[in-house]
Amino acid sequence: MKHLDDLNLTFTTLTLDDEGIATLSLNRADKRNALNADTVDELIDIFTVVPRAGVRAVVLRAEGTHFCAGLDLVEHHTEDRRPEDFMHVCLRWHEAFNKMEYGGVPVIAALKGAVVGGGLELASSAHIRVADHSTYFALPEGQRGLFTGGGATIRVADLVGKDRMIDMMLTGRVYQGEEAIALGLAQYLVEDSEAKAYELARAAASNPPLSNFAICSAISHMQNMSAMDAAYAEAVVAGIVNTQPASRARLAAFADKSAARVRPNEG
Ligand code: 1HE
Repeated sequence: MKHLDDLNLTFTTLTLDDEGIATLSLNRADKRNALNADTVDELIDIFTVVPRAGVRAVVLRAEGTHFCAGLDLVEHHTEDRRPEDFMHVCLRWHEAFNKMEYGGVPVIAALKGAVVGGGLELASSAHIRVADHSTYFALPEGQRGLFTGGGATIRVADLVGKDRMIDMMLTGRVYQGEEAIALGLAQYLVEDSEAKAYELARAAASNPPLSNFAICSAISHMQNMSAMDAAYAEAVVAGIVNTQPASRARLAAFADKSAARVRPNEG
C-alpha cells in the first residue's frame, strides 16, 4: 500500500501535521490552478492514500489569489483531443472527485478568487466550503463552447438546483458573497477562509474517525439510494458507528453530566 510519503507530486503538495490535519495545496498559481491531466492524476493518488493514512481531516487550499480556474483550457486546446480521449479525461476527474467525496475523511475547501468551471466541480466535492470576500463562483462552460465534465451536473445541480445551474451555464452568471452562501455554494463566508478552514478541520478531527467516515461517505452514498434503501443502510451504518468503542467514553461523560451540552450561539 502506498503511503503519503511515497506520493510523487508536482502540481500539488500534501503535508500532515501532528493533529492529523493534512494540507493539500494546488500549487499552479501562475496558471490560476487550472486542472491539467497530471493534477487530476495527483488528486486520484492523494485521495487513494488519504483514507488509510491516519489523516483526520484535509484542508484543500490553493496558492495565489484564485482557488481554481477549472479545466486547463490551453492543454485541452493543444492536445486536440478526440471524443474518447476527453471522455477518459472526465472519467479521471470523476475518479478523483468521487474518492474525495466518498473517501470518509472530511475535506474542507478554503476558497478565494475564482472558483469556476472545473474549479467549482472540485470545490463541490469537498464536504465543507469556506468562502472569503474575494471568492466568486461561475460556470463559464457555455461561453467557452464546452460542457461540464467533472460532476457539476450532479454536485452543482444538487447545491443550487437545476434551473440556477442552467442559468449559470447559459449566461455566465457569477455568484459571490451572501448570495452564494444563501444558495449553498459555500457554507461559510469569512475574512480569512484558510484560518476558518483549519478551525473547522480541527473541530471535525476531534470526532472519532469512524463517525467522520460515516458522515463523509455514507450520507453521499445514501443520496444515491431510494428512500427505503437509504433508511436500511442508515440503520446498518448506525449499528456499527453508534456502538463503536470510541463512543463509549463520550456517552459515559454525557450520562455523568461531565460532557459539554449543546447551547445556542452567543450574541
Ligand atoms: C489558464 C486558465 C485555464 C488561467 N486553463 N490556463 N475555465 C475558465 O473559463 C476560466 C478561465 N480563466 C479565467 O477566466 C481567468 O484566467 C481567471 C479569472 C481565472 C484569472 O484571471 P487573471 O486575470 O488573474 O489571469 P489571466 O491573465 O487570465 O491568466 C493567467 C495565466 O493563467 C495565463 O497563462 P500565461 O501563460 O499567459 O501567463 C492563463 O492562460 C492561465 N490560465 N485560467 C489554462 N482555465 C471537465 S470539464 C470542465 C470545464 C471547465 O472547467 S470550463 C471553465 C474553464
